[in-house]
Amino acid sequence: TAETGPTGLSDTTLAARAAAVLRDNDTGALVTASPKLYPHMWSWDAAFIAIGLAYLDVGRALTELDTLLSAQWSDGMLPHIVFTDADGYFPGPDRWGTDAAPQRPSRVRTSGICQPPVHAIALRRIVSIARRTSRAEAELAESFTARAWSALYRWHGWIARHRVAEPCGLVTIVHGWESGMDNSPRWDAPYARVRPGPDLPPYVRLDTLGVDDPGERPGDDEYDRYLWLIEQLRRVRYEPTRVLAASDFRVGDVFSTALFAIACDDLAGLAEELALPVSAEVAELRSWAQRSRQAVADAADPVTGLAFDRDLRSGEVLRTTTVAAFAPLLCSALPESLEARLLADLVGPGWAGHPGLVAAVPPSVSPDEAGFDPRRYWRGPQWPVVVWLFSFALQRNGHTSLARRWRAEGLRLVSDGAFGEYYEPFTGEPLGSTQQSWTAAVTLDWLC
Ligand code: 9WN
Repeated sequence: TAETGPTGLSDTTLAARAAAVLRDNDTGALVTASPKLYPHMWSWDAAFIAIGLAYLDVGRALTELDTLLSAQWSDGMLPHIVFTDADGYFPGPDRWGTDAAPQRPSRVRTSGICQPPVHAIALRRIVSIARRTSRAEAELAESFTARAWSALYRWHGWIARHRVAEPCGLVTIVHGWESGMDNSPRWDAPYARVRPGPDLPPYVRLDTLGVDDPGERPGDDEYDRYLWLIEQLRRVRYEPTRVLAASDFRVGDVFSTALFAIACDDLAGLAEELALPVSAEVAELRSWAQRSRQAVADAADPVTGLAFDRDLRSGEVLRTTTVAAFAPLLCSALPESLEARLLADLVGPGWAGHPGLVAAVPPSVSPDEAGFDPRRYWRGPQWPVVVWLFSFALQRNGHTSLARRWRAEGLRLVSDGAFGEYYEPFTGEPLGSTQQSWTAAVTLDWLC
């Protein structure tokens, strides 16, 4: 098209560059999360990457999901990292010590925790892209779905069995990395209770070498805690029945819970569309979706609609407001009037409507919050992938004009063609990694 973004790149050029990022990061069976900083497959990245790939080649998109599923643990967990042979990322498989876990997959090495369950959402999106593309690609996607469905169901079953907290119904995480929002201020209080022991084996960070400025990454104290939790989980060999008691970090995560709700509905919806003979499983998925949606509603403040995580060790409600507190909007958890109020807050001057923003999309933390840091990772920058999740959910939930606006503003965010991992909200500078695959993938979805 003739449209151009703020930096002058036409939509066609931007799409071509996004496609090139996915091709350049493609090892054949998987697209690494980024070329330098993250030379492996990450679980939730892979789901978004697969959506982007579907615009280039549906078969290749399905391979991406297949690669992730082939790393599924025998208990059903999808691991958060599937390692390639590349060096340069710490902690690698030796540090995770997953080779000693009996449930690990036999042919690939992985980490021992998980990430948000967005895969069924991605698969449903890919099926719909494939149907728009050609009959042959639709058939490919549908037959893949019929084949892969039970693996995804087992993954959801693992969460339902091992990670749904009683009685609040929130999805439990045992490491901040499981939330995908590693150093978000959401986790400051629970991390304050994680005290690395003297027997934490020494280590050398590599992540700070992969960015221009170490100030864009979590601090060393935070890393000590991340590594300490791995130590605790490694010692119980990642057995799902033991990790909850073993980890000093045990939190009910509203954002993951909202994503689980929509992913369960999507997985059930796929089975119904394809008339798969799984009616008992579909009923279970619908009940998990319903329970999760209710858990998000229960976690929401009755006046503002903001939903808060819960520290399951202390019982404390974590009343830190970040973009994750808007989780009810993802899964339509609230009554209409409260949803309208919450949405008004998110588009208002504290968030996407803040007058200083280059792109009018929500940052990870409001600039009005005391701890806001415009450059540090999950403590303030804008993340295209989070914007995508909200614009996608708004579109689905009938807020089409806002969804369209955020799509346009999301494109403004990425219009420099650098495909930053995250962006400085007031200058639009790409931060963290560049050529980040999931940023390229959501760009393609916005453009196509
Ligand atoms: C730890 C790969 C991943 C994303 C996460 C993001 C970051 C890893 C890291 O990168 O986390 O899992 O080393 O910082 O926080 O959401 O999946 O892109």
